[in-house]
Amino acid sequence: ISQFDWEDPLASKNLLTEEELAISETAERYSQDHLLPRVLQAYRDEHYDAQILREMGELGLLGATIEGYGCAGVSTVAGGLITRAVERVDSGYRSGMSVQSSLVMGGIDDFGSAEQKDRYLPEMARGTLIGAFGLTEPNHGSDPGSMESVARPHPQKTGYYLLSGSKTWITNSPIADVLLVWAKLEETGKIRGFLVNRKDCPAGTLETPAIKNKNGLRASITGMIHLADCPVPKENMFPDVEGLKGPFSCLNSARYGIALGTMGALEDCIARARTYALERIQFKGNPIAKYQLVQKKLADASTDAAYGVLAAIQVGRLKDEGKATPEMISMIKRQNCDKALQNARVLQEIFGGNAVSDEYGIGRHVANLFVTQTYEGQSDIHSLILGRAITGLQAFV
Ligand code: TGC
Ligand code: FAD
Repeated sequence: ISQFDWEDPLASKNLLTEEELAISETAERYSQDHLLPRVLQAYRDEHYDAQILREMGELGLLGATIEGYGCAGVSTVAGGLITRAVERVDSGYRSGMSVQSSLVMGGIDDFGSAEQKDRYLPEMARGTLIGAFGLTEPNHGSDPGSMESVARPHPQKTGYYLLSGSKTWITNSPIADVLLVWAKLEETGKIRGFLVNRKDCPAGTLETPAIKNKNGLRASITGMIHLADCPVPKENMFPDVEGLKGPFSCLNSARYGIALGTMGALEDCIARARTYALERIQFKGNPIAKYQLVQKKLADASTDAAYGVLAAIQVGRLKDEGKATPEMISMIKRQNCDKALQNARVLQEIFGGNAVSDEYGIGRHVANLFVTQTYEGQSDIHSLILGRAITGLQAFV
């Protein structure tokens, strides 16, 4: 009879290939040995060390699902196992990686010209060129289709556009070398993707101030993008894709990564709460882990984490077979972020007053998981995407 493994309750490892297990092991080892030791101070200081992307690049963890261009070309599930390993340490570290890998490299791989792929992907895979993804605006978050950012033909320079507008809450923007900005072409009113190179922007046309004093995701860097008639050559525009399916296709991959990533954060909360409950003695010499109410909290969280991992593996397999729908990804993104947040909040109770100390790590996960439930489509927005698919009626407007 097999033994129950509280760290993998439904034996999800049985569904993984040898290669996926090896990639997961590499990502877990790197995350535990090199990210965990620096996260507490980084979170306190609200500091993101860009060296992290170079370290990830050396290990082949960036853009890992992309074929060629120095990328590893692994399965969708393997890509998700990388995000799970990194987010076991901190959602902010996973965030910086997701933007680089899924949103910017993924966008270039899906929609870029041959020149754009050759120019950006190898350096981004090494982590020596940093990307940011600008979709959200101050007045348009859940509804990016109403964006105001605009690209108009340069009045003096043929073959150039002038980009204007503001993006906000943009991960990596203050340190990004290349910013994938979504803006409407003035001539057509259609959304297009532009690769804005910081070093090519004349003074005063691009600013990327950091947003400071966040109360979550403090180990990542977030900022704005202000464009004031910034000249961008036409070759920097994605040639063929127009409309929201451009940015949303990139989001499909990133949302998938969040679905498995948040399970890593929840699993870390479970491990921390279990250890604490076994060591903390209250009433007649008993560890609090002996009490039924504490055990129920651990059982609920373990069940949700195990189900969440299995569902993500299933959707990952379908994605590689070309059979995953955006609604499936909405379902696992919504469910896993919600369950990770709800359970992390409950597990926090196990630590009593010590939950308030950042040394115990649990409060950091709770604050981070609120953000994961909010970005890349807030959970209620994913409910409406699912509701539309179930009823045929759209409830956004
Ligand atoms: P809707 O009419 O539904 O769709 C417009 C067009 O887009 C296509 N489409 C998709 N294509 C591929 N994949 C998807 N998931 C797609 N979803 C939609 C759709 O087929 C249609 O194409 P076409 O050819 O007919 O034009 O558009 P809507 O305006 O009604 O959209 C509503 C809604 C709610 C679905 C959408 O606006 C939404 O998902 N809102 C959430 C916004 C969001 O997710 N923002 C993310 C910003 S990036 C970010 O948060 C990064 S955080 C990174 C980190 O730090 O980890
Ligand atoms: P709003 O759209 O104003 O929504 C507020 C509330 O209203 C939500 O609860 C929402 O569900 C609800 N709501 C809105 N419309 C409806 C409706 N029709 N029916 C019912 N409820 C509704 N964006 C990027 O482009 N790139 C990034 O790299 C990026 N990184 C981020 C990093 C961080 C740390 C954060 C916090 C955000 C980031 N975002 C990024 C932005 C993120 O995607 C948006 O915050 C998110 O899409 C929600 O938009 P909003 O904040 O404008 O909220």
